[in-house]
Amino acid sequence: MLSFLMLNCLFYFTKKLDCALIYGVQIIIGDNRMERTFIAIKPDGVKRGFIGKILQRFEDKSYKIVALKMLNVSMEQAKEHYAEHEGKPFYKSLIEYITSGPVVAMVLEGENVIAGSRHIMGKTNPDEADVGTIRGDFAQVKEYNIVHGSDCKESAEREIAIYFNENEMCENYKTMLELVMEH
Ligand code: IDP
Ligand code: MG
Repeated sequence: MLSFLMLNCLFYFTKKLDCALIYGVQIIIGDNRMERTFIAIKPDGVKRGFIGKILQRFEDKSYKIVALKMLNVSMEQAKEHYAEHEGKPFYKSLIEYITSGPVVAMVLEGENVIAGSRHIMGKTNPDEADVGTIRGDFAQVKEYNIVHGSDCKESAEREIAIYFNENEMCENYKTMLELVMEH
């Protein structure tokens, strides 16, 4: 049991370390902050009728919607998506939850969009999520916390590839913010 827990912790921290290292390298080399992230409105968000409200929050920030679709997540997609949580006590219910109904999946693009969209979502546990965030305003428990958002660049690339093909990306338009920033 102890070795199982230690292995789990090691896996968890290796994953977090991965993201931290990538962020560190980005800061050191001054990488530009134009990014893409993967966001999903989870089945509870869809069933409770919050698709429009949630999309509105990301649109209000002027993130560019590069891809958007409603789908039923397959068991394979769910397991790939949440591979980092395999072995944790909530893993089985997490897989059941994400496959329990349709999700609305999207790719958003913008300056620092990965961290920015996680601010808009709020903390994983809605008890700790600030009022004004999606989870703070619409959720009560972390088992049903309405939205998913990638936690770093590496996760974003991996998650986008699980749900979207390259030919589903709609890049051939400019948002109002992009037009404003040209002048
Ligand atoms: P995140 O969605 O904020 O990135 P993660 O730690 O990646 O949070 O967890 C993925 C999802 O698993 C969460 O959004 C939440 O639905 C669920 N979850 C996380 N921790 C717990 C827990 O301790 N109990 C039950 N469900 C959890
Ligand atoms: Mg996560």
